[in-house]
Amino acid sequence: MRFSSRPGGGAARGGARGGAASVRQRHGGKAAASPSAGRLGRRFGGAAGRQGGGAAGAGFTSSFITGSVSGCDMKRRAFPAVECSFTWFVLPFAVAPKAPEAGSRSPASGGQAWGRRDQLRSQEQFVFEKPSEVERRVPEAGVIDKPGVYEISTGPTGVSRIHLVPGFIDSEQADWMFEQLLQDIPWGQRTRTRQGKGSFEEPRLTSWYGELPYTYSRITMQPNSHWHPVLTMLKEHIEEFTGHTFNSLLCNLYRNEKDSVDWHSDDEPSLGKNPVIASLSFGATRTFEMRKKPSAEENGDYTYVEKLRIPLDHGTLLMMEGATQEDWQHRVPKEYHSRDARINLTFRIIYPEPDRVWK
Ligand SMILES: O=C(O)CCC(=O)C(=O)O
Repeated sequence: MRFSSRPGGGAARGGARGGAASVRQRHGGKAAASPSAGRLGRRFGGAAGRQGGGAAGAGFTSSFITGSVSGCDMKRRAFPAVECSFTWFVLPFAVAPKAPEAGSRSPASGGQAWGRRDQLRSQEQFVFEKPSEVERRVPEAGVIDKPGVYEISTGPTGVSRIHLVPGFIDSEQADWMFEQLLQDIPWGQRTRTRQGKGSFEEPRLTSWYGELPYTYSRITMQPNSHWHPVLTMLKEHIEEFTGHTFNSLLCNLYRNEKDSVDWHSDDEPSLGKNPVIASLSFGATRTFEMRKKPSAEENGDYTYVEKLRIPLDHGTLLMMEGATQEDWQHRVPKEYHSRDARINLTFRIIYPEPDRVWK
């Protein structure tokens, strides 16, 4: 956005269109009516307004500051993508009108110096120029916390759909299930390796159930067909409710607020195309966040993508299906405030896949 001052009566550039309207403001004139002009008017208009009164005899001193700032604070909060540069003209020292004293060089007394300065100032004007770049807003994350089926996007890949079922397991049942699972599941902490970037321990504990191994992020979870009876019961209950069958389960234990899972999609080849993932949560409520994958033009920049926040509490079922894994990522971020343990069970179908070679 550019503010600049032009001499003479040159016309403001561009047509007046909403907030991005070109606004011309003359010293002593009224602030223009658009919201942008209103802001400009508040900053400059006070002086300008008083200056208007000055025609009736105010003493007036002006100071003229020209600056160029990259990234103006106020705008940046709302439009971080917009580089704001402006030329800043400040007229801060307006002196309240007072009765001319005898012999003083006031406009009324016709002093020549004053007359010239006044004429010059009256020719100055502020011009609000339309920004050359397109202003882009970082969209606020939408919140999904009511039961329902949500089509969160539609694209060439198809519909991405989520189904939220709070209270899928009633809270009393969920209490004892949580205790059993916490105690009986063989939880373990896996180490992730990243090529050329060393290794790190995953910030959560996991466990895998299924006839087939599961490989994600260079970690292979070995097959484990010893389903805990509570898990078998839950799997059958979910299958009945959703109409989908599952042959595998990834269990996550978030011990406290410091545990998390980073942005990812459940899109490993072994999950097949458009996998259905049924995710059941127990224990502390944590926020499940989703973000849309950016289009090719964004070059991997997620700044402006759509985001969703879904609080998952004790006994809640979340089902993701359609193109959700192809078009969206999800995560459970760390929390700033303390959180008790949370268990998340993600039921999936795993297909056998040819041996993979990780580069
Ligand atoms: O804990 C959750 O809700 C999400 C777990 C998850 O993203 C995963 O297992 O892939």
